[in-house]
Amino acid sequence: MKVAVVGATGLVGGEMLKVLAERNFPVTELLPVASERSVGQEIEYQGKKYKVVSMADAIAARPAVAIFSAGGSVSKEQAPHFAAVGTVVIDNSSAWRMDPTKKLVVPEINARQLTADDKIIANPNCSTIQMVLALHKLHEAFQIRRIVVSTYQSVTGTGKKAVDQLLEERAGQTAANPAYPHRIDLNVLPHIDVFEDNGYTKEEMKLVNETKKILSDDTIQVTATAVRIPVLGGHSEALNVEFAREFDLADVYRILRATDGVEVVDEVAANRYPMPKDAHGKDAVLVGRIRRDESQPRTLNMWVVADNLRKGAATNAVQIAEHMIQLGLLK
Ligand code: 11C
Repeated sequence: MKVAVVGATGLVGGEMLKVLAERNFPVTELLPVASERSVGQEIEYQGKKYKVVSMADAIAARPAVAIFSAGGSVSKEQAPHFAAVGTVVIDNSSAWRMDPTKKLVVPEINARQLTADDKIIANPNCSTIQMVLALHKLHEAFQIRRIVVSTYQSVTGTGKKAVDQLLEERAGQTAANPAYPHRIDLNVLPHIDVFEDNGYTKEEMKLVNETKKILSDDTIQVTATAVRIPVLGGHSEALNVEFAREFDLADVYRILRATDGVEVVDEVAANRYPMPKDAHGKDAVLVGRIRRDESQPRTLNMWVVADNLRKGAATNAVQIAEHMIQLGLLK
Protein backbone atom coordinates (compact mmCIF):
# COMPACT_ATOMS: atom_id res chain seq x y z
CA MET A 1 0.00 0.00 0.00
CA LYS A 2 1.25 3.48 -0.91
CA VAL A 3 1.43 5.46 2.34
CA ALA A 4 2.12 9.19 2.75
CA VAL A 5 3.25 10.51 6.13
CA VAL A 6 2.70 14.26 6.12
CA GLY A 7 4.87 15.99 8.71
CA ALA A 8 7.37 13.12 8.58
CA THR A 9 10.24 15.12 10.09
CA GLY A 10 8.30 16.19 13.23
CA LEU A 11 8.14 14.41 16.60
CA VAL A 12 4.79 12.75 15.88
CA GLY A 13 5.81 12.02 12.26
CA GLY A 14 8.91 10.20 13.50
CA GLU A 15 6.80 8.17 15.93
CA MET A 16 4.34 7.46 13.11
CA LEU A 17 7.14 5.87 11.03
CA LYS A 18 8.28 3.85 14.04
CA VAL A 19 4.75 2.58 14.73
CA LEU A 20 4.05 1.73 11.05
CA ALA A 21 7.25 -0.35 10.99
CA GLU A 22 6.66 -2.03 14.38
CA ARG A 23 3.14 -3.05 13.44
CA ASN A 24 4.22 -4.30 10.00
CA PHE A 25 1.76 -2.01 8.30
CA PRO A 26 1.61 -3.17 4.66
CA VAL A 27 3.66 -0.28 3.23
CA THR A 28 4.79 -0.94 -0.35
CA GLU A 29 5.83 2.64 -1.04
CA LEU A 30 6.47 5.35 1.53
CA LEU A 31 6.02 9.03 0.72
CA PRO A 32 7.45 11.14 3.54
CA VAL A 33 6.14 14.70 3.16
CA ALA A 34 7.41 17.75 4.98
CA SER A 35 7.76 21.49 4.46
CA GLU A 36 9.42 22.75 1.27
CA ARG A 37 12.70 23.37 3.07
CA SER A 38 12.95 19.67 4.02
CA VAL A 39 12.24 18.34 0.51
CA GLY A 40 15.13 16.16 -0.65
CA GLN A 41 16.23 15.44 2.94
CA GLU A 42 16.50 11.72 3.68
CA ILE A 43 14.68 9.77 6.35
CA GLU A 44 15.08 6.11 7.21
CA TYR A 45 12.26 3.57 7.31
CA GLN A 46 12.89 -0.13 7.94
CA GLY A 47 16.55 0.23 7.07
CA LYS A 48 15.90 1.99 3.75
CA LYS A 49 16.44 5.67 2.95
CA TYR A 50 13.55 7.68 1.53
CA LYS A 51 13.69 11.23 0.18
CA VAL A 52 11.22 13.73 1.61
CA VAL A 53 8.82 14.76 -1.18
CA SER A 54 6.68 17.86 -1.66
CA MET A 55 2.97 17.95 -0.95
CA ALA A 56 2.21 18.29 -4.68
CA ASP A 57 4.31 15.24 -5.57
CA ALA A 58 2.66 13.19 -2.82
CA ILE A 59 -0.83 14.13 -4.06
CA ALA A 60 0.16 13.32 -7.64
CA ALA A 61 1.31 9.86 -6.46
CA ARG A 62 -2.28 9.16 -5.19
CA PRO A 63 -1.38 7.24 -2.02
CA ALA A 64 -4.01 4.91 -0.56
CA VAL A 65 -3.65 6.60 2.81
CA ALA A 66 -2.06 9.83 4.07
CA ILE A 67 -1.42 10.17 7.77
CA PHE A 68 -1.15 13.87 8.62
CA SER A 69 0.68 15.41 11.51
CA ALA A 70 1.65 18.82 10.24
CA GLY A 71 -0.64 21.18 12.15
CA GLY A 72 -4.18 22.42 11.64
CA SER A 73 -3.67 24.92 8.83
CA VAL A 74 -1.74 22.45 6.63
CA SER A 75 -4.45 19.84 7.20
CA LYS A 76 -7.28 22.25 6.45
CA GLU A 77 -5.64 23.24 3.20
CA GLN A 78 -4.13 19.96 1.99
CA ALA A 79 -6.30 17.10 3.28
CA PRO A 80 -9.12 17.86 0.77
CA HIS A 81 -6.61 17.67 -2.11
CA PHE A 82 -5.60 14.15 -1.04
CA ALA A 83 -9.24 13.16 -0.52
CA ALA A 84 -10.05 14.45 -4.02
CA VAL A 85 -7.64 11.93 -5.58
CA GLY A 86 -9.17 9.08 -3.53
CA THR A 87 -6.66 9.03 -0.65
CA VAL A 88 -7.98 8.27 2.84
CA VAL A 89 -6.62 10.98 5.15
CA ILE A 90 -6.13 10.29 8.85
CA ASP A 91 -5.51 13.66 10.40
CA ASN A 92 -3.83 14.21 13.71
CA SER A 93 -4.55 17.95 14.00
CA SER A 94 -7.57 19.75 15.44
CA ALA A 95 -8.66 20.92 11.96
CA TRP A 96 -11.49 18.45 11.35
CA ARG A 97 -12.28 17.02 14.78
CA MET A 98 -15.43 18.96 15.50
CA ASP A 99 -16.63 19.08 11.89
CA PRO A 100 -20.00 17.26 12.05
CA THR A 101 -19.30 15.65 8.66
CA LYS A 102 -16.06 14.02 9.92
CA LYS A 103 -15.63 11.06 12.30
CA LEU A 104 -13.47 11.46 15.39
CA VAL A 105 -12.11 8.00 16.06
CA VAL A 106 -10.57 6.02 18.89
CA PRO A 107 -10.71 2.55 17.28
CA GLU A 108 -11.48 0.61 20.50
CA ILE A 109 -14.53 2.86 20.96
CA ASN A 110 -16.04 3.84 17.62
CA ALA A 111 -14.17 2.38 14.62
CA ARG A 112 -17.41 0.60 13.68
CA GLN A 113 -18.82 4.00 12.61
CA LEU A 114 -16.36 4.17 9.68
CA THR A 115 -17.75 3.83 6.17
CA ALA A 116 -16.53 4.10 2.58
CA ASP A 117 -17.66 7.74 2.58
CA ASP A 118 -15.08 8.69 5.21
CA LYS A 119 -12.19 10.19 3.27
CA ILE A 120 -10.91 12.52 6.03
CA ILE A 121 -10.91 10.95 9.48
CA ALA A 122 -9.89 12.90 12.57
CA ASN A 123 -7.55 11.54 15.24
CA PRO A 124 -8.48 13.05 18.63
CA ASN A 125 -6.23 15.13 20.85
CA CYS A 126 -3.77 13.07 22.91
CA SER A 127 -5.15 14.07 26.31
CA THR A 128 -8.68 13.19 25.16
CA ILE A 129 -7.72 9.77 23.76
CA GLN A 130 -6.24 8.47 26.99
CA MET A 131 -9.15 9.80 29.06
CA VAL A 132 -11.93 8.34 26.91
CA LEU A 133 -10.15 5.03 26.46
CA ALA A 134 -9.96 4.65 30.24
CA LEU A 135 -13.60 5.69 30.69
CA HIS A 136 -15.72 4.36 27.82
CA LYS A 137 -16.48 0.94 29.32
CA LEU A 138 -17.25 2.51 32.69
CA HIS A 139 -19.60 4.88 30.85
CA GLU A 140 -21.37 1.89 29.28
CA ALA A 141 -21.75 0.30 32.71
CA PHE A 142 -22.57 3.25 34.96
CA GLN A 143 -23.31 6.29 32.68
CA ILE A 144 -20.97 9.22 33.25
CA ARG A 145 -22.64 12.42 34.42
CA ARG A 146 -19.61 14.66 34.92
CA ILE A 147 -15.84 14.51 34.59
CA VAL A 148 -13.45 16.89 36.34
CA VAL A 149 -10.04 16.45 34.72
CA SER A 150 -6.69 18.04 35.55
CA THR A 151 -3.85 17.21 33.18
CA TYR A 152 -0.08 17.08 33.69
CA GLN A 153 1.24 17.15 30.13
CA SER A 154 4.65 16.33 28.69
CA VAL A 155 6.53 18.93 26.63
CA THR A 156 6.60 16.43 23.72
CA GLY A 157 2.97 17.47 23.11
CA THR A 158 4.29 20.83 21.92
CA GLY A 159 7.06 19.42 19.70
CA LYS A 160 10.82 19.52 19.24
CA LYS A 161 11.15 23.21 20.12
CA ALA A 162 9.71 22.56 23.58
CA VAL A 163 11.90 19.50 24.15
CA ASP A 164 14.93 21.67 23.29
CA GLN A 165 13.72 24.39 25.66
CA LEU A 166 13.42 21.93 28.54
CA LEU A 167 16.82 20.33 27.87
CA GLU A 168 18.61 23.67 27.45
CA GLU A 169 17.11 25.03 30.66
CA ARG A 170 17.98 21.80 32.46
CA ALA A 171 21.58 22.25 31.28
CA GLY A 172 21.59 25.67 32.93
CA GLN A 173 21.23 27.64 29.71
CA THR A 174 18.62 30.14 28.58
CA ALA A 175 16.63 28.53 25.77
CA ALA A 176 17.70 29.99 22.41
CA ASN A 177 14.25 29.61 20.84
CA PRO A 178 11.72 29.00 23.63
CA ALA A 179 8.37 27.36 22.87
CA TYR A 180 6.66 28.72 25.98
CA PRO A 181 6.21 32.25 27.38
CA HIS A 182 7.94 31.13 30.63
CA ARG A 183 10.66 28.70 31.61
CA ILE A 184 9.39 25.12 31.79
CA ASP A 185 12.16 23.40 33.75
CA LEU A 186 11.56 23.68 37.51
CA ASN A 187 8.17 25.17 36.66
CA VAL A 188 4.55 24.30 35.84
CA LEU A 189 2.41 26.20 33.31
CA PRO A 190 -1.40 26.18 33.63
CA HIS A 191 -1.51 27.01 29.95
CA ILE A 192 -1.72 24.63 26.97
CA ASP A 193 -2.59 25.98 23.52
CA VAL A 194 -4.26 29.38 23.22
CA PHE A 195 -6.74 31.00 25.59
CA GLU A 196 -10.32 31.28 24.39
CA ASP A 197 -12.88 33.97 25.23
CA ASN A 198 -14.40 31.89 28.04
CA GLY A 199 -11.08 31.86 29.97
CA TYR A 200 -10.36 28.20 29.16
CA THR A 201 -7.56 27.11 26.85
CA LYS A 202 -8.20 25.39 23.54
CA GLU A 203 -6.64 22.21 25.04
CA GLU A 204 -9.18 22.30 27.89
CA MET A 205 -12.07 22.76 25.46
CA LYS A 206 -10.81 19.83 23.36
CA LEU A 207 -11.27 17.62 26.42
CA VAL A 208 -14.82 18.92 26.82
CA ASN A 209 -15.98 18.77 23.21
CA GLU A 210 -14.10 15.76 21.82
CA THR A 211 -15.21 13.55 24.72
CA LYS A 212 -18.89 14.12 23.94
CA LYS A 213 -18.35 13.43 20.25
CA ILE A 214 -16.29 10.23 20.70
CA LEU A 215 -18.65 8.80 23.31
CA SER A 216 -21.66 10.00 21.25
CA ASP A 217 -23.21 11.54 24.33
CA ASP A 218 -23.78 15.28 24.71
CA THR A 219 -25.14 14.83 28.23
CA ILE A 220 -21.64 14.16 29.65
CA GLN A 221 -20.43 17.26 31.47
CA VAL A 222 -16.67 17.86 31.41
CA THR A 223 -14.58 20.57 33.03
CA ALA A 224 -10.83 20.68 32.54
CA THR A 225 -7.60 22.32 33.68
CA ALA A 226 -4.70 21.53 31.34
CA VAL A 227 -1.20 21.96 32.72
CA ARG A 228 2.25 21.62 31.17
CA ILE A 229 4.93 20.04 33.32
CA PRO A 230 8.67 19.52 32.73
CA VAL A 231 8.34 15.87 31.70
CA LEU A 232 9.25 14.02 28.49
CA GLY A 233 7.60 10.60 28.76
CA GLY A 234 3.85 11.08 28.50
CA HIS A 235 0.73 12.84 29.71
CA SER A 236 -0.87 12.22 33.12
CA GLU A 237 -4.41 13.04 34.18
CA ALA A 238 -6.28 13.15 37.48
CA LEU A 239 -9.91 12.25 36.77
CA ASN A 240 -12.88 12.74 39.07
CA VAL A 241 -15.87 11.01 37.50
CA GLU A 242 -19.45 11.15 38.71
CA PHE A 243 -21.75 8.40 37.43
CA ALA A 244 -25.54 8.25 37.22
CA ARG A 245 -25.56 4.70 38.62
CA GLU A 246 -23.97 3.28 41.78
CA PHE A 247 -20.89 1.11 41.27
CA ASP A 248 -18.80 -1.42 43.17
CA LEU A 249 -15.06 -0.79 43.11
CA ALA A 250 -14.56 -4.48 42.31
CA ASP A 251 -16.64 -4.01 39.13
CA VAL A 252 -14.63 -0.91 38.21
CA TYR A 253 -11.39 -2.95 38.42
CA ARG A 254 -12.94 -5.83 36.51
CA ILE A 255 -14.18 -3.54 33.72
CA LEU A 256 -10.89 -1.65 33.45
CA ARG A 257 -8.87 -4.88 33.37
CA ALA A 258 -11.08 -6.08 30.49
CA THR A 259 -10.85 -2.82 28.50
CA ASP A 260 -8.73 -3.20 25.35
CA GLY A 261 -5.74 -0.89 25.41
CA VAL A 262 -5.92 -0.26 29.17
CA GLU A 263 -3.50 -1.64 31.76
CA VAL A 264 -4.34 -1.34 35.44
CA VAL A 265 -1.27 -0.42 37.52
CA ASP A 266 -2.61 -0.05 41.03
CA GLU A 267 -0.74 -1.62 43.94
CA VAL A 268 -0.24 1.27 46.30
CA ALA A 269 1.16 -0.95 49.04
CA ALA A 270 4.12 -1.60 46.72
CA ASN A 271 4.24 2.05 45.51
CA ARG A 272 3.02 0.94 42.09
CA TYR A 273 0.99 3.47 40.15
CA PRO A 274 1.16 4.86 36.60
CA MET A 275 4.01 7.27 35.86
CA PRO A 276 5.06 8.89 32.57
CA LYS A 277 8.49 7.27 32.66
CA ASP A 278 6.79 3.85 32.63
CA ALA A 279 4.27 4.80 29.92
CA HIS A 280 7.01 6.07 27.61
CA GLY A 281 7.30 3.94 24.45
CA LYS A 282 4.16 1.92 25.31
CA ASP A 283 0.79 1.86 23.61
CA ALA A 284 -1.21 0.98 26.71
CA VAL A 285 -3.09 3.59 28.72
CA LEU A 286 -2.06 3.02 32.34
CA VAL A 287 -4.72 3.47 35.03
CA GLY A 288 -4.19 3.51 38.78
CA ARG A 289 -4.96 5.25 42.09
CA ILE A 290 -8.52 3.97 41.63
CA ARG A 291 -10.63 4.99 44.61
CA ARG A 292 -14.01 6.27 45.61
CA ASP A 293 -14.50 10.01 46.00
CA GLU A 294 -15.64 9.94 49.61
CA SER A 295 -17.04 13.47 49.42
CA GLN A 296 -20.05 12.54 47.27
CA PRO A 297 -21.93 9.43 46.06
CA ARG A 298 -21.33 7.51 42.79
CA THR A 299 -18.02 9.26 42.15
CA LEU A 300 -14.63 7.79 41.31
CA ASN A 301 -11.09 9.15 41.34
CA MET A 302 -8.40 7.73 39.11
CA TRP A 303 -5.01 8.58 37.61
CA VAL A 304 -4.42 7.93 33.91
CA VAL A 305 -1.06 8.04 32.10
CA ALA A 306 -0.16 7.38 28.45
CA ASP A 307 2.59 8.11 25.96
CA ASN A 308 1.07 11.08 24.14
CA LEU A 309 3.12 10.45 20.99
CA ARG A 310 1.97 6.81 20.77
CA LYS A 311 -1.64 6.02 21.79
CA GLY A 312 -2.20 9.78 21.98
CA ALA A 313 -1.16 10.27 18.36
CA ALA A 314 0.78 7.83 16.14
CA THR A 315 -0.55 4.49 17.39
CA ASN A 316 -4.16 5.65 17.35
CA ALA A 317 -3.76 6.96 13.78
CA VAL A 318 -2.17 3.73 12.54
CA GLN A 319 -4.86 1.68 14.33
CA ILE A 320 -7.52 3.69 12.44
CA ALA A 321 -5.80 2.75 9.17
CA GLU A 322 -5.64 -0.91 10.26
CA HIS A 323 -9.38 -0.86 11.04
CA MET A 324 -10.06 0.67 7.63
CA ILE A 325 -8.18 -2.28 6.09
CA GLN A 326 -10.11 -4.81 8.20
CA LEU A 327 -13.39 -3.18 7.19
CA GLY A 328 -12.38 -3.36 3.52
CA LEU A 329 -12.35 0.44 3.27
CA LEU A 330 -8.64 0.78 2.53
CA LYS A 331 -6.99 -1.32 -0.15
C1 11C B 1 -0.24 19.10 23.81
N1 11C B 1 -2.31 17.97 23.33
O1 11C B 1 0.09 18.24 24.61
C2 11C B 1 -1.33 18.86 22.79
C3 11C B 1 -0.70 18.39 21.51
O2 11C B 1 -4.71 19.25 19.14
O3 11C B 1 -3.48 17.66 18.39
C4 11C B 1 -1.68 17.99 20.44
C5 11C B 1 -2.49 19.15 19.93
C6 11C B 1 -3.63 18.65 19.09
O4 11C B 1 0.30 20.20 23.74
